[in-house]
Amino acid sequence: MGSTETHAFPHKLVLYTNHTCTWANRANIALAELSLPFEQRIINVDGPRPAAFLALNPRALVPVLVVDDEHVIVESVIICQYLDDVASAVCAAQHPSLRRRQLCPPLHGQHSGGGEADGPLAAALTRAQMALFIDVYWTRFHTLLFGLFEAVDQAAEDRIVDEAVDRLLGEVQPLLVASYPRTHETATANAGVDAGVDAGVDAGVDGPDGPDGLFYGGNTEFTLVEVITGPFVVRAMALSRRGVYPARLAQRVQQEAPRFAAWAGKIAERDSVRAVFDEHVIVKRSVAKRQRMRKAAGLV
Ligand SMILES: N[C@@H](CCC(=O)N[C@@H](CS)C(=O)NCC(=O)O)C(=O)O
Repeated sequence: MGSTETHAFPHKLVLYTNHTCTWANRANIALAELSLPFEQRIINVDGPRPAAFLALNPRALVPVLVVDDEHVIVESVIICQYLDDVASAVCAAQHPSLRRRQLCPPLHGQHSGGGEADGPLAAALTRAQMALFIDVYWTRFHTLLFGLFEAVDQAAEDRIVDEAVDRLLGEVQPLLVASYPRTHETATANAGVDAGVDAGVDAGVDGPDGPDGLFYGGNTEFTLVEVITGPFVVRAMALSRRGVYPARLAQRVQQEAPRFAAWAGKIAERDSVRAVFDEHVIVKRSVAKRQRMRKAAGLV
């Protein structure tokens, strides 16, 4: 990490969450990656929400973050971006000399690479590229998979998988590969999310397409890209391996999208992900959900 020093964090963070919720996983992972102390309150998402929770979020969804018993932040992407912003703002105010671990390259303050003049511009560009990757992963690939539980037959399932994998190959994986620095020099100039980037690139460059198995931008630590997409990537691959989604999905990804597959494998190994992702529980819940959805659609 850019810095693993833990220092007093002057705000109280309470996260209302549930580890079976992929969206809520994002917030837990962001907190772990940023080493922020927090209190966790598990909300049962299968039953009625407590009135006190509904008062915080009338939409009834987890995750919800409450800051200093006062400010309520909802929506997983907004919570994760807020956590990254607040962690870096607090660090800049308290420890200006310390380069803190961040999920996005900072727009102000220290940068891992580039000159003073181009630092903020390069950071802004990287942030835009990260946002594009997240959007393309979600809108062009992952949302297609939601159709699998209501596919009328195996041929319909195969069509969904094939379209999803084609888009992964044509649109998602190229953005991941393009994010990898090509040389040591461009790595330090372009990536710069954390200070660990140099070591990662030195260890990982393996050819013209960049390092295998590193995180977005060639980073050795999670970025906002892995925090936001990671829980969904891990789930999709696990559900396919375990036969809840068609096995063909993981097989095609493994064979035809090795860069994406290597990246997905690294995400699954990460402590912050393993702490909230229980494959056994998720498979069981997903099988039950598939059954409910197929029944409601009159398919069984
Ligand atoms: N867009 C929301 C989605 C959160 C969400 O769908 N949470 C689900 C659990 S996975 C939930 O709380 N569902 C409760 C309900 O629908 O009543 C986010 O990103 O935070």
